[in-house]
Amino acid sequence: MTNGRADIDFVGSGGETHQTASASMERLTTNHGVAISDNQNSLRAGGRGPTLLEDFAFREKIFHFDHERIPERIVHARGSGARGYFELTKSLANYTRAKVLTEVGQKTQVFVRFSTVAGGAGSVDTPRDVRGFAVKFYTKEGNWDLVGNNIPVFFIQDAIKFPDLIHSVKMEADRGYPQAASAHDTFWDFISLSPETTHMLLWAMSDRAIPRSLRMIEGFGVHTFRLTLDGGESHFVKFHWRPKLGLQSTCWDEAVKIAGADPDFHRRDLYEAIASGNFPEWDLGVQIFTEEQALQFPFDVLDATKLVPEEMVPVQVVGHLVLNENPDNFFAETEQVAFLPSNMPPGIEASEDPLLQGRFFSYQDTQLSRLGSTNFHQIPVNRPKGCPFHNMQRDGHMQTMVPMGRANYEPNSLAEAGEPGGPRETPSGYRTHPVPTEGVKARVRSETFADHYSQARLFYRSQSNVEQQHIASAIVFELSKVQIPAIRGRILQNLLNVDVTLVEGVSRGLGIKAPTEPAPRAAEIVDMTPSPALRLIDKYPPTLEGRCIGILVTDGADGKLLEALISAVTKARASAKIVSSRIGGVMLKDGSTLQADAQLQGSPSAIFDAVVLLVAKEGASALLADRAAINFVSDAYAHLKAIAVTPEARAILDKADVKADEGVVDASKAAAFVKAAAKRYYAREATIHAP
Ligand code: HDE
Repeated sequence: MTNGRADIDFVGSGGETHQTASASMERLTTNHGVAISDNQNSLRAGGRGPTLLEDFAFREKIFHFDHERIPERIVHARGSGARGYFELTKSLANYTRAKVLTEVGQKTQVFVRFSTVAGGAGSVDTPRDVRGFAVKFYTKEGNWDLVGNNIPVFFIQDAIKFPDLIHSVKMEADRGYPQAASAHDTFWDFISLSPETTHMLLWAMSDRAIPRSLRMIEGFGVHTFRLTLDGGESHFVKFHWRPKLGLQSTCWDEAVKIAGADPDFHRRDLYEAIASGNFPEWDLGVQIFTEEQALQFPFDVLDATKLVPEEMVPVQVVGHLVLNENPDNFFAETEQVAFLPSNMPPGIEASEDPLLQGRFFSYQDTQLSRLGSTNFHQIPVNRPKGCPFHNMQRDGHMQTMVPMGRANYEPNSLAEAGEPGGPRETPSGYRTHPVPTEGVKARVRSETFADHYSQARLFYRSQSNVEQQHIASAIVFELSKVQIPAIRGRILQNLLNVDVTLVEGVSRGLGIKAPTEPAPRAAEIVDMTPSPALRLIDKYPPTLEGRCIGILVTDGADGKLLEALISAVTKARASAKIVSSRIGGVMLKDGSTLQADAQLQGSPSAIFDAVVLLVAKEGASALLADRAAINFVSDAYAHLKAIAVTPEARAILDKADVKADEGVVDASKAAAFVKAAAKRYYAREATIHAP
């Protein structure tokens, strides 16, 4: 026998796994199926008398409500999820036996959860932070959880440092703030004392950490994994996700303003894109290399603070991921999904990366305090699909299956006695690649992990000037929030091992003297050839696809112009929102009424990718007197966005101190605006920030 009736879905009285909203009204019942006649009043001894303990309907309802919350994730608490599929386009049969990577055309269902790291579940979507990118593939051979980030390296080399790192970045222990922010003493203190963090720190200070949309981030498996074949052959592999919409980040001031205007900016953006049929997509890329090749690299591929430059090992695209369904229920799916990096089908394996090895323990362990039971794998979002599980694990809190028969141990001979004997080992099942290993038991770190600066330097020197400046100003911002001067000093000494101009820029921004002595180094720095693939701004494609335009309209606006703009924007596969001073909208030139999608006060330009001022004579003076309108324009300019205007809007541009440039265009030329809106205007930065 198998685990008996376990193959049957056991959730819900009717055997259904999903309790779906039904058009016909169902009876309201207790959890035990008794129909409720009155859901407005509790059972009382007289109209003005006390409530009776006997009221089972009341007690059950309040009892359940009192326990609705479960502990949030200790990291990555704030997340947004979606369902979709992964389709393989190129077989990796030469490297792995995992069917998810060998059967071209095969569509594998997935659940994906994006997240920030430091903030609590109710924190905002746009702080400066790493983004989690966790994918659960429900493969035919068992779940594969690729639990990655949008940055290809990690802060630390050994999992034993993770609690320290996370304690330092979360709100400070005594005062309970700041929430969802790395700009405080304890984080920078830890960083300053841990030079291995330098490489990832620079990524976290780059614009990668303030993305415009979850649909526009890359994802990385971070660790080196193995692809293995039956014959004992093994290759190393790194996984990459590349968004079809291209990468796009915000400006820091923009991210801060979005946080105020729409704390759910990323969650809403993902949900609305999927709901409107604009399904986000990513390519899956792999870098595959041999153990012998890896030994030639000037870094250790088992060290998660290092990446393998694409110029050294190219990324080959092997499939794509499409997110085409929003979850039906946030808690049931996005909150209860449990990712385990140790979930891998046969043919995909761990490397000996000590960070990855530590994660194998943590993720399973944490589900017990979060989901409360060793049976968390039975929750629908976590169950393998299309491949039932059978074993002798039994009982525990919230066991929802009914394993049948006497056999709950193995080996057994019950089958010989004519009774079901239960599942048996499969010789072709998961077999670990026989990696030779030997050594002395000791708390050590490999000498090959000693170089903390070469790749930090590689990253910094590979960036464009604009990006280097953004990194410097992010560090200035964060260190300005640090109150203990010695911490700033140690950071600058670490950074002196990366690049002297960076240290000069940051020191200037802080208004302090640049150090002359770098922090001690445990290994010589190896200068590597700059890798343009590590840039971000260069990867912004000139496209409006998936972006959103804010059109500020006034009474008297020209409806024909508006139509032309909306049609051009829609043709470019972007969307447009009408903003006006009143949600009731405006009266257009032809006398018709135009409903607004958003009110100006609550819709700063920060939440749009480019803006249009469709201003007519009738509405111009009211707008000119409205600070929200001036800020709308001046922020769009400062956030480097295209602005299209009618001639009547010129006075508003002047009041907002907007200087004419190629990003400020005529609203009557819809096609030219779409082209202009497909990029940001970095040259403006020189005019908006003090040097
Ligand atoms: Fe995680 N991490 N992590 N992490 N991590 C968790 O697991 C941990 C690391 C990542 O949407 C927790 O189920 C340790 C690297 C993502 O549900 C926890 C170490 C990378 C998510 C945990 C790391 C990640 C988590 C909290 C150092 C990128 C969110 C809740 C060895 C490759 C998954 C949970 C989701 C979540 C531990 C380092 C990514 C506590 C000990 C490196 C995307 O188990």
